[in-house]
Amino acid sequence: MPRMTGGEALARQLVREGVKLVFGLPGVQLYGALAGLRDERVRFITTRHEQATTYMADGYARAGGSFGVALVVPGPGLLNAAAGLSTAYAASSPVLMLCGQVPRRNIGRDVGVLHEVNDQMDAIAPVTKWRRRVLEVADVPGAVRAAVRQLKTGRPRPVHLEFPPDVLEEEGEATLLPPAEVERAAAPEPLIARAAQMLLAAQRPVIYAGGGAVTGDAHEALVAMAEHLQAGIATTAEGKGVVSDANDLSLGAGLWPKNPLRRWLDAADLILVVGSRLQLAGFSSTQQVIQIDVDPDEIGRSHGLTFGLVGDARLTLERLLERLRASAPRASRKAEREALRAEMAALDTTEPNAPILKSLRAGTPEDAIVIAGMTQIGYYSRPFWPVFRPRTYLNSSYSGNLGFEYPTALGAKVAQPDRPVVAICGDGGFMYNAQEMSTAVKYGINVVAVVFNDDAYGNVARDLDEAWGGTWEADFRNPDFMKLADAYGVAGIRVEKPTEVGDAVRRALALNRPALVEVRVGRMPRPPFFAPLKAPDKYKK
Ligand SMILES: Cc1ncc(C[n+]2csc(CCOP(=O)(O)OP(=O)(O)O)c2C)c(N)n1
Ligand SMILES: [Mg+2]
Repeated sequence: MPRMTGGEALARQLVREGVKLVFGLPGVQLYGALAGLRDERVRFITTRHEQATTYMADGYARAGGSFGVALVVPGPGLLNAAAGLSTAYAASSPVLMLCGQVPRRNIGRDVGVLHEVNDQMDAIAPVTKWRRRVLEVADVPGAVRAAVRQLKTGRPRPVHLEFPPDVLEEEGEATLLPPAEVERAAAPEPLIARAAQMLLAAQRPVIYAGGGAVTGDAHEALVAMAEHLQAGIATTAEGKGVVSDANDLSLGAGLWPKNPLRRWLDAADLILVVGSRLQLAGFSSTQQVIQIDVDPDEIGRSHGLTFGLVGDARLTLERLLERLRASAPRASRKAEREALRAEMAALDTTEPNAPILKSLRAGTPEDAIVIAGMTQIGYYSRPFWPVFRPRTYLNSSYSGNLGFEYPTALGAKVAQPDRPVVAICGDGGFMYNAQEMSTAVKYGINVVAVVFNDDAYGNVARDLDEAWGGTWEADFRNPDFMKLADAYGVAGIRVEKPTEVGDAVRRALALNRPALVEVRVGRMPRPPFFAPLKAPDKYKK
């Protein structure tokens, strides 16, 4: 057996698994790994905070369609990286967390050696689907392969590998392995046959697609299915892009009770759900659902009347479609869908934030990747931002992290360097990771950050004011964003009129360098599609 250090075994097996790039923040426990990665010529992007390693790996994975890799020191490094794991976990994004440990002899002793957080794996257990500690050089290739297999099978979610420094530094015998091979499988054929019968019998079927339809690369199969059934496709925010919003089959992502889409969904006698937790679906309990999901735990969890198909979304849809094609295509319902689409398009022109969003969309190319941060225009984009391709609209899913948007955008741009990438940020959220402007400049990652500056955690300020008897400690003092951009070597553009944001973004993209577009805004109204705030009556004004 060949001899190598654990760090070399790690780097070499990663290369075999197709890894070309690691986002990391170095430290003493990682020297063996760093030397291995360097010698294997793996590209390394050093961030300014561990948060950004996992956010970037997530953006890289979701925009690029492969998995992302992050490398951090143990203890505080891992805890710093955990916010990004939480987003990747929520968004079903495959991120490989590589982490140091304390020296082997000290593990579990809680003796207080550098970076020790005893039982650190327990701390990230809720935001990873699989974890393993590697204690022998010989076990490194197998552990890497097992981790990659986890990333590529079942529901894509973060996995964690950790290595004590002695394992990464010492030489031992290790055999590199062929890369993990995984076969994805469709749901069982008899169930597909039954589902096909149900779909054929339905009079008004509708498709409802979540993030799993995007991450499962099921877009083509889904659109073909919609075409054949003449069923429109409604999506969650995470599912946006699975069908182009220019296609009349798209019914958008406007799921709130008063939106005309709700009427359409209510009238459906069968809903084909693909890759969704159904947390926001609001289907009536008497509506029949066929649910395709790779995660068996999701089947029927949020809706009772469910016929489950556990399997890969794309393969299952393809098998289902084969059966449906045996019957004649349905009469076109295009005119009906167009009428609904026109009704919904008329809605957003009446909202105060609509002109800002329209301007931003106009200045952002159709194929651009947009990261919707936890800020007013980010929320507003969920139903009202048209998306034309899969993997071009990313959010933080149910994790809802403030601060993910800028580093996630950087990771997306690394995965898709030829695409324009725009991050929609609040001033609160942007300042979580403003230091990553340094990373953007160093590596030439030309993301445009649009920062809506209201000098506040505006969402909180407004909610407290409107429902809780007055705002309290939700404002803050911003830096001068133009000076900040300049200090980092980022191009700064300030926009005084929010409806001119689109022009500024167009100019910023043309610069081909990292840019910050600051948009001065005041308090913005609560998005009309948010559930009403509930607060005790005594706080009513
Ligand atoms: C990690 C994290 N911490 C706190 C929150 C709670 N939170 C939700 S929105 C918000 C305010 C966001 O402020 P900003 O980014 O400036 O956007 P704005 O609401 O002003 O448009 C806060 C604090 C959160 N979503 N995530
Ligand atoms: Mg703000």
